[in-house]
Amino acid sequence: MNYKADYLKNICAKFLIEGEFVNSKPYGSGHINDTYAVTFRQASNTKRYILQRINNTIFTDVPGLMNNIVRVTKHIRDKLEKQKADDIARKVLTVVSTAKGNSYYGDTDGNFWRMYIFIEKARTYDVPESLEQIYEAARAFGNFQQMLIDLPQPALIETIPDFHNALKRLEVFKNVLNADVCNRAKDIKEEVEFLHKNEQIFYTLSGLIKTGQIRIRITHNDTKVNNVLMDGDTGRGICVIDLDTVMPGLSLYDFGDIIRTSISSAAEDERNLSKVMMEMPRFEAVLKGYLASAGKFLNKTELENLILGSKYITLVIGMRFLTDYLNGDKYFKIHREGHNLDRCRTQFKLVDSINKQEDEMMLLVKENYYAG
Ligand code: ADP
Ligand code: GN1
Ligand code: MG
Repeated sequence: MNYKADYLKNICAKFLIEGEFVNSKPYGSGHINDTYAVTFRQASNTKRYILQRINNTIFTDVPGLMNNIVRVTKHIRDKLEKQKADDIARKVLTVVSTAKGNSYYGDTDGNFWRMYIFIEKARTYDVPESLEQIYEAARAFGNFQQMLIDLPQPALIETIPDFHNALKRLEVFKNVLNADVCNRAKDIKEEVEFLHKNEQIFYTLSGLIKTGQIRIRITHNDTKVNNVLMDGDTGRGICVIDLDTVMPGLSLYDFGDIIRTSISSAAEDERNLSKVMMEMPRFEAVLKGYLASAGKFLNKTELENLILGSKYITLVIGMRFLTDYLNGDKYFKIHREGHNLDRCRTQFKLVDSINKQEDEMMLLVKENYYAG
């Protein structure tokens, strides 16, 4: 949904911001929320903020979600202060309060809005352009998880229950395929076959979870590489953003999603599938970056299953795109016909490419990160 500047100006007025509203621009390439960069004039300067309409069809408990985000950002900020870190406002998101002291504003149309301070001189990349960027993004996500390792009780709420539960999502997929409300099942025979051939990936990781062999931690759960802000001057991954899904999860999910979004130089929606493949130097950069930070706390079972986690997340997200395609594109924002099917195809191609190079990838993990 595209909101007009006048409408957004009224929303901004609910937040504790000084100065005058100058303009608003749709911002970023997220698939879920509506994001705007809004500019305010404050004395002789201008200052930008990020205004977001939280997708409350998907996130049904906005107060619970915002409470998670307030707790997580406060915990990280307190730690950075203790470490006497510099530039803290660029290293963790700052939630701007409403005049009434809330972390979000619920408007009369049933929308929920939040505001962050805009972190300037930094940007995100949908497809990382260098191995250094990949390393930095992966290191930043591992570091984020490390910062939250001692978040005090109570547990964060699950903002989307069973978010990465592939077996539940597989059931949903089968039902949607059966119903075929848009008459699109005829276009996806190859994808259904691919999914069926690879669904063992879901059962294997689900088995490790069920038997308690893999630890549940606090994880980000949406570690797309464009959810890290990279510093414009230093190129460092400075701030992890998009905190809606920070909740209990597996480190393997976070590792897997960085892999999914970094190991190919092709975009998530590339149509020329010959460009989509797992590129070994990119894999190595994710591994090095993630383990530079997360290596401090990951255990051997987690290290042994990093590649399984990567296949699991890539396959499950491919399946979610396919489900949405069948359902008439209700969940992920699309910008062209067949967009979700294109996205699904790249994900499945990546799984196939990882399958083919798995031994070599595994060897790299073993040789460098754990014995045996
Ligand atoms: P979505 O959930 O829809 O992906 P995000 O929270 O990731 O939304 O925000 C979308 C984009 O807005 C990000 O990819 C990033 O480029 C930009 N962005 C978000 N928060 C900030 C911020 N505090 N400062 C600067 N840019 C931001
Ligand atoms: C969505 O919000 P965004 O664009 O960072 C989605 C992720 C998917 C991703 C696929 C809450 O992430 O789970 O992996 O699209 N977020 C939600 O690109 O469903
Ligand atoms: Mg995002």
